[in-house]
Amino acid sequence: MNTIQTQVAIIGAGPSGLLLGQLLNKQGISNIIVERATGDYVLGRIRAGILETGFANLCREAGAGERMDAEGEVHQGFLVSIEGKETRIDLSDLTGGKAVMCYGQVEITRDLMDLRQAGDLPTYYESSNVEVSNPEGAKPGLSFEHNGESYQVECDFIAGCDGFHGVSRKSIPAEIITEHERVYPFGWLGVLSETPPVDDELIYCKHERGFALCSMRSQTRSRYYLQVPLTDKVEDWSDDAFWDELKKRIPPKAAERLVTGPSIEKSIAPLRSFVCEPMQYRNLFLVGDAAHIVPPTGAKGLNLAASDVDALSKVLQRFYETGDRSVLEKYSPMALARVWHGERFSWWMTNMLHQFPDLGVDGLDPETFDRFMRSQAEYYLGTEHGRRMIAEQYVGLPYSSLD
Ligand code: RFL
Ligand code: PHB
Repeated sequence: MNTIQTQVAIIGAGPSGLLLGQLLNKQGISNIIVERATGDYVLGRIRAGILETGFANLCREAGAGERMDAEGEVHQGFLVSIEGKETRIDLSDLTGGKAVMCYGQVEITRDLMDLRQAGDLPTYYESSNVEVSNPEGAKPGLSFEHNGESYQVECDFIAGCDGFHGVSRKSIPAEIITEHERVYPFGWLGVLSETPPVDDELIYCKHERGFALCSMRSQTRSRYYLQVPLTDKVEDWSDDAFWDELKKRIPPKAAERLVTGPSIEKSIAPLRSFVCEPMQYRNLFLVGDAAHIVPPTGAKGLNLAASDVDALSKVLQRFYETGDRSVLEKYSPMALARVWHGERFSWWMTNMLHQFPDLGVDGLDPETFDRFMRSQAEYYLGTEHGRRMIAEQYVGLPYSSLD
């Protein structure tokens, strides 16, 4: 048995775990990361593309902003197309100059990984049987297996950054937490291709055939999504079928410009709203997707993970400076205040832009729900104050402060 002593044991080397590790390290707080998968597997998951300014700033603070600033693209607005009628949300104009950064989750994860490796910070990829012990005690621990050897970690705190299916949330006694969940009756089929994006800005489309999103990773790499039934399988969708369906759902002018090509990644993600309250059990803290999930329509998942990381790193820094344990209780309320805003915005955008086939939603029959959503889109997209409300939330609400 190998024994490791550290201040903070982090489970999961996704963006939450890596960013937290980096910020803690900058504050002189020792940490290790234990990850189930290989680094390549983590980098193979094509997910987020849009970073709020708060997240971009946090990456810079962590020392991981250089490539993002050189290669990422600042987006000052995006388009919403409802049945072909386009409205631009001018983020900059509506928010006094704010914008978002278009830079892939894969790239920021790679930058954080490189930084961790350069700092020689302990990271155990391909670990199995990761188990949390004694989270309520003064000396919590973590055990795991790695390269055929057993490890026992003795630490002050555990940060559960292990995503929705991880072990950390399951280590909290059921009676302590309340889980709020909504599963949507459809998924997103995503395609990544080495083709120039169809537009300079993202286009969110509502169409009678379902939602579509035109996004990008660079001037030569595009990311597109289609709303599909949960029963669909990736194998059901040839590249040609994907492009044909996309052309039907996006504005006609965009469809004419669309450059198609072979997919280099294709996957289906289910859509879910989920919050676990509280996000803390004594010395165990839940961070990012381990505590909450949003449907990707508002581009908020990774950005909420970043504000959790910001809150936890501030709380831990204050604790190690003062020894005052009462500050630890601030993490969950601080993080959740922002999480619920992101959950509501993502749910609201999802309802407005998707088709809800054959289903009554929120106790309404399908037709009434559809009318409400059309009215919502007309009102919010058709008025400046409505567009401002969307813009303010899309660029990101302010982070919670510790004091
Ligand atoms: P992750 O990325 O899931 O990382 C968790 C890590 O924990 C590891 N793990 C374990 N390690 C050890 N032991 C165990 N027992 C473990 N169990 C799990 C996993 O292997 C993994 O490496 O969670 P994290 O770090 O909290 O990051 C969250 C983000 O990944 C997520 O919120 C975003 O990707 C959501 N999201 C988007 N967010 C945005 O802010 N903007 C977007 O534009 C955006 N687009 C998206 C998205 C998510 C999508 N999908 C596929 C769900 C688009 C899509 C399609
Ligand atoms: C993406 O580029 O993957 C992306 C962008 C915006 C979203 C969701 C996903 O709302």
